[in-house]
Amino acid sequence: MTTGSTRICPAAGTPPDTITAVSTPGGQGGIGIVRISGPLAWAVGLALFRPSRPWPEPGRPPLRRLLHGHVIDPSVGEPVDEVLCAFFQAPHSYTTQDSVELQGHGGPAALMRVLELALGQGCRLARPGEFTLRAYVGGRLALDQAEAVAGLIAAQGEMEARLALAGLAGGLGRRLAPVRQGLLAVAAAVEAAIDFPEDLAELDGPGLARTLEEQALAPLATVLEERARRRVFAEGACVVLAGRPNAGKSSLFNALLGRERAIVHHLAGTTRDALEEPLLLEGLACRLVDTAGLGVGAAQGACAGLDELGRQAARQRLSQADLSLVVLDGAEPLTAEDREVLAQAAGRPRLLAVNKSDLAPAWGLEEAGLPAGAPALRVSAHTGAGLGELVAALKTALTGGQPEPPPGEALANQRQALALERALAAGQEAARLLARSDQPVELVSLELEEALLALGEVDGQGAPDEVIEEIFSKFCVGK
Ligand SMILES: Nc1nc2c(ncn2[C@@H]2O[C@H](COP(=O)(O)OP(=O)(O)OP(=O)(O)O)[C@@H](O)[C@H]2O)c(=O)[nH]1
Ligand SMILES: [Mg+2]
Repeated sequence: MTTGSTRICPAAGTPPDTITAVSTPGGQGGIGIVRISGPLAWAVGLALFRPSRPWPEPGRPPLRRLLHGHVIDPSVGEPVDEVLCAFFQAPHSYTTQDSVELQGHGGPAALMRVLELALGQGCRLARPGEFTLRAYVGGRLALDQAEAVAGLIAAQGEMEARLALAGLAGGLGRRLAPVRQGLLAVAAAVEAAIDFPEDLAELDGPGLARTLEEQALAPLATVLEERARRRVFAEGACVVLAGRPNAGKSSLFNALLGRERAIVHHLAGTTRDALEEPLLLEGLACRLVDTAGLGVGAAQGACAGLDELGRQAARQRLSQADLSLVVLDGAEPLTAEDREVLAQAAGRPRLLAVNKSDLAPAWGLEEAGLPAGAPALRVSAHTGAGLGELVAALKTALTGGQPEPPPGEALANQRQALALERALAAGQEAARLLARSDQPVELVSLELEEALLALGEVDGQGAPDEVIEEIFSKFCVGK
């Protein structure tokens, strides 16, 4: 199996080589782990690791236990780092191969030294996701489970992590298994009719269309609907603060983050670049973006060109937002600029924050003629009043009030959803052709094949190399 110049899985009959990588993030840490996997793993581990106490059977390390000792440089016999070491025997390891994990002190220099020693013993540096790829090739993880590992690593919020864990437990694969069975059952009947044309007259097209609908298409549609409804739980959301200059966007940005991230100033036009920071809304991961002030009057001043660049960036971020948080100054009468910002945010999910509630209100929420369907909350970035309600309202607006997915339930990620949409469209076309009875069965067969191929890109059955390559390339090195 090759893709371009990179061999992603060993060709049939070729013994796998032994790979190694630092599996913990770069920089200084409490511990750092070097992972080794493949046929040479034990030999490398035994060459580099000197236990502090002898093992009951010399040369036979106790399995799956943390053993104390030192990594030594075998050429000089000198210790490089004090470590805990674990030996795993195939197939009882993450990769299903013989593996060794060396947990050293997390400093980059010591870790690199251990890695170099492993490379010197005949290992090669692992590619991104290669340990998990081996778990997939070794049959320990299905493709959707392997993909969930990447989701778990990338998860920012508690909910994302929980969904990824459900994916790792095979939640999505379990829901797709009956879909595959349904498609295969109908495909088998159609293939038989193609192979034995004399039986063609007996092919019950409308009956098969119903079977297809009930057993495959309806459950597939449910998986996709759930993903659409609960997408933000799995992937987080982007919330963009927008408003005229000086409305208090940056102040509110800082107040929501709980730290002074953005510069705040009483002169209008303080913020130019869009600033983005992660924020947890009661467990829901989101990205909060502060932007430059929008509106006609914002073009004044000596730096009109720079201001315009800031506004362009703001408009661009606003157009990509899952939700815009329009900030209005409650202590000043509404201006034409405010109306312009409201118009720019219209037609998409938005929430209005009427800021500076610590000052005397200059206008009432009712008489201001605010757009219907956009909830408005009075808040004060200075005192924090109303911020709790704002966070709750943001979460409700982003999730559409949907309850959190129950524990153990897995959602399709974006890549998977696109493939499943193709499977559904092809399956629906097959059902439509079957229901009409007067269409050539070969066409039905082609659509079913297309549906099964698209499904394979998610459950891994018959998934092409490019898809597997694409999935594992998103991993970090060491996983
Ligand atoms: N009293 C009061 N003043 C506020 C509040 N929030 C912001 N301000 C003041 O309003 C002014 C503008 O605040 P910023 O947060 O810089 O406003 P901005 O919308 O980011 O402004 P630009 O970046 O210029 O578009 C500053 O003087 C803030 O101290 C608030 O809740 N109460
Ligand atoms: Mg600002």
